[in-house]
Parts: sequence; structure tokens; C-alpha cells
Amino acid sequence: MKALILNSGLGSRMGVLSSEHPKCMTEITPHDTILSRQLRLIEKTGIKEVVITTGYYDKVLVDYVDSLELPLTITFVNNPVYDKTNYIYSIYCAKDILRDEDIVFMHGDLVFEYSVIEDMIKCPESCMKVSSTLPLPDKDFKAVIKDGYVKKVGIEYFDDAMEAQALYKLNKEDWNVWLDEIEAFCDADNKKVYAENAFNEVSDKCRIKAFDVEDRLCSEIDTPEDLEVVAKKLKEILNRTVYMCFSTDFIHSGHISIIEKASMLGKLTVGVLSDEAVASFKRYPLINCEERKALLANIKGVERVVEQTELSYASILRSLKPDYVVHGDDWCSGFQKPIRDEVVAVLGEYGGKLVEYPYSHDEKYEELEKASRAELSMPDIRRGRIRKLLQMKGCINAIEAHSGITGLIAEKTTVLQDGKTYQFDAMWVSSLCDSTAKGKPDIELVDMTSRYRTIEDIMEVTTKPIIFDGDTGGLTEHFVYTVRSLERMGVSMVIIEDKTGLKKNSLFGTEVQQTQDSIENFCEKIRAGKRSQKTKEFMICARIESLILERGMEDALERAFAFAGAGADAIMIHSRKKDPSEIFEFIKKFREKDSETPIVLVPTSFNSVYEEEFKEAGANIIIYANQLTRSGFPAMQNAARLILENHRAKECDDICMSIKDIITLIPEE
Ligand code: SPV
Ligand code: MG
Repeated sequence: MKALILNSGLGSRMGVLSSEHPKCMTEITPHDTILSRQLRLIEKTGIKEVVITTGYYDKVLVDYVDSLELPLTITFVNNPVYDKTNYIYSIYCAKDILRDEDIVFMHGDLVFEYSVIEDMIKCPESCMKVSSTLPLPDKDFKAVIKDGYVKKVGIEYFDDAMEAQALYKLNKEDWNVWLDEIEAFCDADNKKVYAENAFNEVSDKCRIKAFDVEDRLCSEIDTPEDLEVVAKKLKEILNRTVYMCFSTDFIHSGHISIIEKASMLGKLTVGVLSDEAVASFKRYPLINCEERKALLANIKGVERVVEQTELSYASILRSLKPDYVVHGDDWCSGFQKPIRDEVVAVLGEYGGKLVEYPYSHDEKYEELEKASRAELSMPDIRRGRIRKLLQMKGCINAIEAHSGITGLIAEKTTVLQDGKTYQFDAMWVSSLCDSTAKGKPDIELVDMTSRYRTIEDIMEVTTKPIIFDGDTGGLTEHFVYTVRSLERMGVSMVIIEDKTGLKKNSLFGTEVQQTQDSIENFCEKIRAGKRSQKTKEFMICARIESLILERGMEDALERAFAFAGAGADAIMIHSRKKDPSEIFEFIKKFREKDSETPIVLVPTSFNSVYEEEFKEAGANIIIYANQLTRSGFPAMQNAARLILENHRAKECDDICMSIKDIITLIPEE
């Protein structure tokens, strides 16, 4: 597509303002002339080639355009008889480089806002700018419109007409028809009329849609009075405010291009989504919010950056009240749709507008996103994530995973509720569920090599951090090796319980023989583990079984303080009572003396408490330790039973996941 700007004329109604240069060089803002603004906006649309017809002060004009140093290929075509002809002849002079091209064609004295040219270019049909809201001018162009298409253009038409300006987007088929007629007019020496006179002869074959821009700015400047009005409106437009929000941690050309477009609408404020909000719907950001803010603040067109702390735009929009919100149209469907709907509603409260640009699925960008995800799955990046999440959120949750597929469920399950997105923060590799998946009892029978294999299976397909159930940790001499292996694999935390001998699952309580380790012994195990680890990030959590074994609150607290003193990075207190009061009592008493050490809970029995209540009480990690296993296996048993009962599989189809859902859960590499 080429742009054609007609700048041959005298512009005599401008008086002294055009006495030493062509009218298009008139200043309209402290930074722009009519022409420099037109060229900048043309360039933003992606058009690379411009044809400018010259005449009056042609050398001044050419030198001026050169001095702008714009990244455009500009061809000047001189109309040697500009003072004796109208612009129909200027076009005629340029016809050979204009034929067979889609073009945007405008008068050189036209000032418009960016969205006008942008929307006209997007229009699939040829079109001309009209306005249904402006009054019909006495002496300027009007377009006669029938069924939405322009039939005649001229100053003499008033019936069925709308105010119109010489700004066209013309597809080459229509343009060639009009250009042929222009050629015919000029060949017949009919050079003193408007190019539109030629159009009026062929409007049945050259279909131009009336493109109604209503009261958006698109005006010509003929007189100093016009200049005053347009400059004032332009100032208002340039003071408009625009808001967009980014969650990205790398900037690519797609971002640059949407920022450029957004900045054309007004002063652009970029919201940078907080780490917590990003982690809640996408993935953990590779760089933190402050760094992402710095990245975006330095992009051309961005006036300022602010932090947006929630996925919902509602509160930030109500406080900033931007004239426009800009976003890609990818949020028109899918999980972001409710957020978009809310934006539309909030903008409606004060008359703001939503501007959406087509979202481009570019393989290059998808590769970048994939690479970022891959990076997040790397041991060194993954390992420190629990500490970071604790810092960021105060209280996090984890769900059990015992295989690649349960890891993917833990990784991907997302719930959108009240404008917020919820995902699990981490995964728990439970000894109970890992053993159960292997058909074995939870008595430290599944050896470490096999447990590591489970971790590998999960890590291979996920990025979320892992908390490993280390049972008793085994002998201290063995535990130090376990710590190093887990650390090397990228596990974030191991939880070991203060029991010795043949460990049985805690939920048996006192129904089975279980031996609690001595405080001294267990403290030594913790110390040895801490000494052996190679990174600062890895965490060892000490799990206290006193309440399970009915040894009382005092014993639990004594152990908790001793284990924290021995260097434990967190304390897990366990209970198998439905009533959560002993858990709350422990938290309260522990927090009276230790406000720092994170408290971990596994609310399998005391499952009526909400996360927020645990958080308020002072807990930091909530582990849903076995729910995928406990819900999954009965479903499988049921399917197996249904097949046996019916001697075919049809009856169990309704309880089976569709193949399509399975495919989308498991991404292809
Ligand atoms: C596990 O999930 O294996 C645990 C937690 O250790 S519990 O089963 O509650 O003991
Ligand atoms: Mg266990």
C-alpha cells in the first residue's frame, strides 16, 4: 500500500502563514507541522512508500521532508503547472507510480487523529472519510451517500449528503477505475477541476464506502481560523490518556508495536502486573515486578509505569480514569473474558473506550514463551521458588502429585472467581500417594531411587516448585545424601518427620506402633542436613508428630522451638483430628515466640478450615496431601466395575474424560 499526499497547491487562503512555504509546513503543535504529523502517522500504520506531489515552493518542501529523516521511501512528483491546474493534474503527473496500487490518498492540509487512518486502513473495502455528526459545510466537500456508498463528491451537493474530507483508502481495483477517468479528463484538457469530478463520472464502477468517523478529528486547514480550531482540538487529543497492562517478562516486537499504537491514542500509562497476579494465571515471572517496570518504562511511547496488583482492572481504572484501554483481542474469549467484560463495564461508568488490536499468534513469540517455561522448569530456577512465593504471598498452597499426569493437573488447573485467577502454587510429592500409586504401603518401602524417579516424571512436564515428603529422612548418614540429591534435582523443600524405626502413615495415629525420635537426635539430623546442602535456597522442614501420637501441646511446642533452633527452615505441625482447635492453639503459641519460621499444615482431617483462616492465624504453607489420589482411584475402580458388569465399555463412557480433553491437558512438544 502506498500513501499519496497532494501538496502542489498555493494555499492562498492561509495568508502570510503560507507566504514562504507550502501550507503543509504550517505548525500545528510545538513538535509537528501538518505534513510531519501526517507522515509520522502514515509510518505508524506500516505503510513504507509515500508519493508527494509538489509545486508551490517545491524545493523548500523537498528539503524539509528530507530533514525529517523518516524511515519512509518518499517520491516527489512535481506538477510544473500547479498554479494553472487543480490537483487532478498533480495526480495525473504521478499516475505511472500510482497505478495498480492500494493507496491511502489525502489532501496535504488534512489533520486527523491516528485512529481515523488506522480504522480506514482496516476497512476491507475502499472508503472515504465522512462525518454524520458535523454540519454540512457551505463551501467545502460533501459526499452524496446511497446505501452506505459514496455516489458524488463536491461542494455543490446538499441532498442526502454528509460532510466529507479528501481522505480515502482505495483498493487498487477501485483506484484504477478512478485513475483511468482522471487520465481521460486530463487528456481532454480538463485539468482545472477536482479529481472528484472524475470520480463522480465512474462512481457506479468505483465503489467507495462512506466511512463515518463521527466527531473524531479529521479536518482540513484552509484559513488561520481553521488552524486555531484544529490546533485546540489536537491539544485535547494529545492530552488524552491511555492505559494498558503487561504481564510479560520479555519484550518482543509485538509488544513494541502495540505500545506504539497505544501511544498514538494519547499519553500512555503502562500497568505492570504484580508478581503474585502473574503467577496466579500464567507462570511464575522470570524477573520480578520492579525489573519488569524498569523494562517497560524505557520503551518509547511509555509515559509512566504503575503496578497493577490484581488481574482485575477495576480499581486501577477507577483511579486513573484513562480515556482508552488498549488490549489484544485475544481476551474476547477464554479465561480472560470476564476480566474484559468488567473493563467494558468500568469504562462505561465514566465514558472511557476499549481499543482492541488483533492478537498475532506468532511462532517466534510462542517459542520465546516456551523457552521461558523451559527455563522455569530448570533446577536452579525452580529450587528457590518456594522461598520467593512465601515472601510474595505470605501463605501458599500445594497439591499432591505422584506422576506426570497428576503433575500436569497440579500445574494447569485454573479457576476464575470474582475477577481473580486461582492456581496451586506448588506440588507435594507425598510418600502415601507415591507408595499407593505403586501399590505399596506407606512404610518407607518404596526406595529413594524410585521416589526420585517420580520427582523426575513430574519435573519433566511441569514448572511449579516441589515439596518432597522425605518420611523420617532415614539415618542421618543417609539423609545428608538425600538432601544433596533433592537439591540437585531442583526440589525446593524436604519435610522430614520426627519418627524412627518402621514408620507408618500418621493418619493411623496411635492405632499402630510408632516411635517418635528424641529431640537431640532429630536436631542433629536437621543440622547435618543443613550443613550438607550446597545452595541457600533449599529448605528443610521439620514435621512434628506429637499431636498425632497424643504426646500433648507442650511436647509439640518444645520440639518446634528446638527444631527451629537447630536450623529447620520451616515447621510442620500435624493433627488427625477433625476439629482444628489444637492446630490453631499450636500456631498461636508458636507465633508468640517465633514470628518468622514458616508453619506448614496438612489439613486432611481438619478440612473445614479455609486457607484464608489459616493465613490469618499465621500459617504459611497449606498442603492438600492426597486428594488427587483419593478421588482418582475410586473413579478408576468404578470404571473397571462398570465394564465388568456390562461386558462392554459403553456404560462407562460418561464418566471418562474425552480424548480431546486429554490431548489438551498433555501438550505436544
Ligand atoms: C503424606 O502425604 O504422605 C503425608 C501426609 O505424609 S499424611 O498422609 O497426612 O501423613
Ligand atoms: Mg508421608
